[in-house]
Amino acid sequence: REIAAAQAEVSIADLERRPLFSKPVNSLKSVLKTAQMPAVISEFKRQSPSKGIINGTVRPEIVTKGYADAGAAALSVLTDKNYFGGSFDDFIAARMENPGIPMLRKDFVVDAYQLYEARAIGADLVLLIAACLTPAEVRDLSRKAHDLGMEVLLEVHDEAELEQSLCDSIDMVGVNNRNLKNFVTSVDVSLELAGRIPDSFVKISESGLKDAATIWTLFEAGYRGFLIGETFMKTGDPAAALRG
Ligand code: IGP
Repeated sequence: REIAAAQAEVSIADLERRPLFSKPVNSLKSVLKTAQMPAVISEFKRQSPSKGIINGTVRPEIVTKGYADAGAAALSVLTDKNYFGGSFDDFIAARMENPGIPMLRKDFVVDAYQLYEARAIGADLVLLIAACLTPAEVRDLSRKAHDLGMEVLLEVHDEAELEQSLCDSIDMVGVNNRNLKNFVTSVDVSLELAGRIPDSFVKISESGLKDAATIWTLFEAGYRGFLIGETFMKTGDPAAALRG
């Protein structure tokens, strides 16, 4: 991980010169803070370790434009290639088509260099996964993301991760309903952790969400954002699936 920057072909100075690097950031936090209705964060996800290929035909610019037109509050685009078949090209194609909506760079961020990359491809927020990072790394990376103007979504799966990793420089807490060891999803994970997340953090429920009734139950429990990928992507027309 420390070698990410050293091995990189593009220098930080080069990333800082990319046109998107200095674009104004679209805040997701401010939208979710005052949301009177569940806000959907729609994900562009081609494949996953648990499901293999989810959708092999769709194009990111078309799907994400459809999501935005259908009322998505934000977009999430995978940039991880190894497990999710994502890329910077996917992210940038979605970004160009949707300049005004908050966009999450969905990847395994372990090094500050990746935050510069995120800003350079036009991300408004980044994901930090507590299970992949030490509490000190979460703190340092979240501060750095803020220095670069982006917001931070901290992903947790249990109380221990929440207690160890939550810090002031986090904007939003995402509870991942999917157990990363066995890929089983259960919304009980979100329901159990809801009361343990201080109200100063915007709450997002992630993964395995399939129906409106569940989303309303989670909204009642305090969640404002809902990160949904597979339910939309496995259909022939992901945006139509969001429209319902
Ligand atoms: C979306 P789903 O079950 O709706 O496709 O889940 C999102 O929560 C999931 O892709 C995700 C993820 C992650 C992917 C959550 N955390 C971390 C990669 C890395």
